[in-house]
Amino acid sequence: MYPFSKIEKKWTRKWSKNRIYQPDLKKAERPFYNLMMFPYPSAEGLHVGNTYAFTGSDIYGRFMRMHGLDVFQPIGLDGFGIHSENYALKIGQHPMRLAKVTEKNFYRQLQSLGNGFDWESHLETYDPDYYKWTQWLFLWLYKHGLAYRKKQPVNWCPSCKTVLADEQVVNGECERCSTKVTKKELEQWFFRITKYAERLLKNLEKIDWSERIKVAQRNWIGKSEGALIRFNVKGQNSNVKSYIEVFTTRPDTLLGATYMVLAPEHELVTKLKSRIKNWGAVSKYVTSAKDKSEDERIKEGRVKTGVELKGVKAINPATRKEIPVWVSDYVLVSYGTGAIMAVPAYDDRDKEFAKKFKLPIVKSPLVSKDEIVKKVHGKKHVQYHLRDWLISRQRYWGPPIPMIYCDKCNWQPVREKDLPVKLPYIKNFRPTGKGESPLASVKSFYEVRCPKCKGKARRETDVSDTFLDSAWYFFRYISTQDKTCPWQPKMARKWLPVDMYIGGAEHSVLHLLYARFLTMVFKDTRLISHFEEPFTTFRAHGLLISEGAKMSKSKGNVVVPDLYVKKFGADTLRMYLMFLGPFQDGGDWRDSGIPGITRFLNRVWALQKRELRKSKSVSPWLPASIKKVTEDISGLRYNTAISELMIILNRLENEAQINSYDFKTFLLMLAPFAPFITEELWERLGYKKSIHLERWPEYKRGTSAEKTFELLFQVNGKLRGKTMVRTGIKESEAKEIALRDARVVAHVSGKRVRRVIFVPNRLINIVV
Ligand code: ANZ
Ligand code: ZN
Repeated sequence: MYPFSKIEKKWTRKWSKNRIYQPDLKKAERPFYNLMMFPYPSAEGLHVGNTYAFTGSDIYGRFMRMHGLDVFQPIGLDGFGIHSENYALKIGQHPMRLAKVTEKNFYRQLQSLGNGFDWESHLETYDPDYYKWTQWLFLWLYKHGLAYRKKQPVNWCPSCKTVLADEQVVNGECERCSTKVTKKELEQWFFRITKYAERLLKNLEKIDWSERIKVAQRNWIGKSEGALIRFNVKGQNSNVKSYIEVFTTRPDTLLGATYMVLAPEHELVTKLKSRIKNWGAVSKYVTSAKDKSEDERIKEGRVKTGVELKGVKAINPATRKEIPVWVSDYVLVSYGTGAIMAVPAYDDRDKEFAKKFKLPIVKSPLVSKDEIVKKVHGKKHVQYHLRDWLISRQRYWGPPIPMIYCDKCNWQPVREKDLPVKLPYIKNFRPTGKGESPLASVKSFYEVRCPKCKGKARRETDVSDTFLDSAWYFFRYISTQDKTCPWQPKMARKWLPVDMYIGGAEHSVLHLLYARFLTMVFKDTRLISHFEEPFTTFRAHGLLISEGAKMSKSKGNVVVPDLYVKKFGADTLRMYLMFLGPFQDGGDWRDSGIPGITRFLNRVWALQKRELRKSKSVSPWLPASIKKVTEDISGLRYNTAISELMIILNRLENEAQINSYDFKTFLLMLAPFAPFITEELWERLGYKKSIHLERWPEYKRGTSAEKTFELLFQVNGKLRGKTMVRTGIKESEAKEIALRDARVVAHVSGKRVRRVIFVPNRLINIVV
């Protein structure tokens, strides 16, 4: 086996010493920002799934660098948040101390993989130098009316007595104890992302992103076009709201609306209390509905429940008929108006409900949408499913939200000069179970003076969502050393937006939507001026599975890259991962496949012993291969690019003497995949400059690449070899090429050539 371990150590050191992956951020003339999603540090260190993503992204970056661009490829850690905190809880260590350990381990691993990172620009979200600006941005949104407070039900596990993040709720159950998750009302901070719903949707048409991610975002934003229609409530007294307004996407079915349903939380339910004859039953139902999660309530096929508001009637504005009003939990208070007109003849959920409670089902003639809306004085309305972004977390391991509550002055922002609000080191960082952060029991933290009146006040003790940390990190990378601003506008103009972003499809709606939202806010508030979409191109990589199954800790089939780097080398690991399938489709890791790649690289290594024939241009068969590899890398089809490189290697091995230019071209094209071995061989060819700073081989578009054919070599009429050559090639040239082929030479050497038969653009037959 070739001495990969020695080579990899040598070049890791040299590259970092010569800073070959660190563009001069200020002076770079052809900036290319190649970004991969930064990882959250987990228990076991880097997972081979991360390795897969990073390698794919790194290959692209190297490819662009070889096209003469100043590639900036930074890395960092998304270290705040529930993942890290839960792990700290599990092993009984403090997250602050743990962060330092994982950081070191992660960076060591990342370096061992041969990724061309700019190590000077790294960042960690738990570093006060970083989260100072996360807090600053919170305040920036607050000052622009985009951060606000409201009461909202949050996920609550009655057994663990704690608030859960959405990610901790699995199929409606607590991820830790499998107890059914309920709801608890808490006051929380929100970002007004809904204000940007239409723009977030519209801009999708303009950006070059993986289609499946766009589809996911479109669905998540969930635009519905319909109408708001009012139904009068019969016989109401004047101090009671006199109508029920509904949002419907099917006004054309209005004639078939035979009853109405209010969400249990709808304000009208209590307002109508005096008129509801069965208030006892209604109020009991309302209470029971409150602690069910929304997912559970709208689950398809769930048995419908509900209670009629006896004594209350509404009037269908189209038929003028009196219809009953019910409460049921299948109507959500958070969507539309929190009330519906039920049309059991056309809507499945309504039909189920009507059948169960024996309500009339009327198949009415459908009417024109526009006409009916006009006739009943309704108005057209666009409704989005997107909700405002809940920022508060009642946890410890995050950036404290920089707000202070004063009885006299209400909520006050922390003054900029007092940032960062440092997360204090506290022994007991365990979630309290009281719906508040552990910081709420740390007096020295929360007892503060009001920034406005200087009176006694209380600091916000919730921390912000980790997704806020990761929604803007790519802005910080370009100015990590600057302590006076989140990023330098001059650098933003040069480097942003990100040119190529690669990451997992699981982030399609949260991270990728939040990053887009913040960027739009930055544009509107003039923190940036020339763009409003953060990632010009985004590609989702596929999922890596192992031996046919999804990798998971419980199955014990998680592949850890370290072992493989040690045993086979980083180049083999990288190439093996990329050979598994199209990068955007993922692949199935099997240990048994690795030796094939090792053999390939050993053969590459052996080429250095072969005699080289000096040449100033590539052989005629090569341009087509250059074209193929170039196009495949551009399209992230790394697997087929590697197949082509394997074909080239076969051809080189078959040459009696290798054209030196072919060999160099081959190394150049292999370099992004196997950066270590190619660098070593390049140096051994006598070059002083790194292969990774060399230019990518050219092929002439549309000429030589297309006009080639496969020339067959025969000896005494028997096929002994073949190669791609230029169309129109002459006999003498064809003969020369044939006589370079190792197998032809083997059959010809020592014998007298009696005749040469040449069929133009087809074959050459040497008769001996
Ligand atoms: C009458 C009707 C007839 C409806 C029909 C649908 C089909 P999307 O597409 O998701 O926007 N709806 C409105 N508000 C609701 C709420 N808060 N909770 C539960 N359901 C609600 O869905 C819009 C439709 O969902 C609306 O149009 C309404 O039912 C229901 F054949 O009105 B429809
Ligand atoms: Zn005050």
